[in-house]
Amino acid sequence: MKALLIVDVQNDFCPGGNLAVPNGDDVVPVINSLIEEFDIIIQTQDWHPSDHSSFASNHDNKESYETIELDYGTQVLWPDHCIQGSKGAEFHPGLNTNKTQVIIRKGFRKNIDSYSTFYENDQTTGTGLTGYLRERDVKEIYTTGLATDFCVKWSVLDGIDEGFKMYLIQDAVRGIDLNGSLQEAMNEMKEKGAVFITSDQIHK
Ligand code: VGL
Ligand code: ZN
Repeated sequence: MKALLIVDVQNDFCPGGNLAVPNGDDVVPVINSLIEEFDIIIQTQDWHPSDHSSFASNHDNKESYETIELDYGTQVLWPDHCIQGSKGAEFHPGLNTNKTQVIIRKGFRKNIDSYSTFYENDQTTGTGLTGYLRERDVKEIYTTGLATDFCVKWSVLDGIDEGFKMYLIQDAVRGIDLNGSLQEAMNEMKEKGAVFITSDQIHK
């Protein structure tokens, strides 16, 4: 079985949002066009408490996009975003979520951020997604959404470690790009064995 994974297509990551990815909303029509091609659709939703440790506002004398050391390693600090229950945490209103069967919420523990949909940033706390996918006999995951260089990247890398064949649909992702992080992310995914495709290869 193959699954479509839609990462963090939420208002705060789209133009006008608190952590807007440039042209982030461009992925919406592309993802909508793919939905009919898949029987298993999974979405992730960044879902932070307002006192989350990844927010620069919760640290003294720190600005967004600086880094700090947390128990599990280096963490980028972000503007407040995707706060539980807020408008910014809702899915983009144009995204067709009707066929979505599972929504994995992540980043809800105050002291651990979570980019990947498989593991939180400590790389040990699991989300339970692997078990779900194995039970449904999924072998291949087609990845879309935001942001290419953070949540998409970590989901793809962890997915490969979990034994899935991971595809990246290049026209269905957009990146933040902090100091070259976008190119670096593409290289890391490719080196680890992710398969890069475009949406027209699925439609045919
Ligand atoms: C993300 C930064 C912080 C993402 C989430 O979805 O890529 N990036 N939280
Ligand atoms: Zn976040």
